[in-house]
Amino acid sequence: LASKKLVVANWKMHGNLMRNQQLIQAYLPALAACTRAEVVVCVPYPYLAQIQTLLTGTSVAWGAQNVAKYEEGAYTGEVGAQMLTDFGARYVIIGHSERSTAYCESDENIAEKFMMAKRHGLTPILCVGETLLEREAGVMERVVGKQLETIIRLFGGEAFAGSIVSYEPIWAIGTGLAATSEQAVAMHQFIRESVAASDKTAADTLKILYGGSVNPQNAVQLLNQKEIDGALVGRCSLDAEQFIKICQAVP
Ligand code: G2H
Repeated sequence: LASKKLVVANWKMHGNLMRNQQLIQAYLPALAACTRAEVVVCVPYPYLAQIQTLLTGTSVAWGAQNVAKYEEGAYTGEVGAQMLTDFGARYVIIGHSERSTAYCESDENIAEKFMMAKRHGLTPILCVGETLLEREAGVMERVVGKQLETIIRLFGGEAFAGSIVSYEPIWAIGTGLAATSEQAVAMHQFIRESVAASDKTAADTLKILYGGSVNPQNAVQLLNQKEIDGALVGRCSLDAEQFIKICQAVP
């Protein structure tokens, strides 16, 4: 892909007003100088207004970590796509395994959220990935294929045009044990081929990130693979120095 590689910070449920400000102020000078990477920060909902103030006019974009599948209405506790765009968000993480496991999100729910984001001009970052048991059983392609298939079946392969998929093997999330670049590349190729089988043009404009224990050391090899269009970074995005090093690892 001709476009820049993308590094997305996923703060998960971390932060407070003071810490967010310190972190962003620590990120910004180095990230402004790091023109090879496109950088996005995904924050908890209550901090969208703060992050909008801190990042407006900088090269760093921002987003949320979830969105409702409904437009608006009597859905207590939910946050709609329109509310995210009100605060300048351009991206939203969809279907992260920490959510699909803890809150029993089905592939259909995730597909509806994906389309809701697109309808509002947000770029969805769809997380897919297999468990350790599934990898050991050799069924990882079937598992990831099914996650993609739900969107293709409901909305067509064109839904992936200009979207982002993040391959996040569940066994690599927050464990310190990242996938090898060979494992990641093989799955990234499978993901692009799966989308291409339904819509070749969409597959050509799809960005595929790797997520799961990315750190400054493994980022160099991962981000140097042409099949890997960027990284989704959890733990190491909470440390400015490490996050900056990961962004600087983009070739
Ligand atoms: C995977 C990743 C970011 P971590 O969830 O989404 O988190 O880098 O902490 O493994």
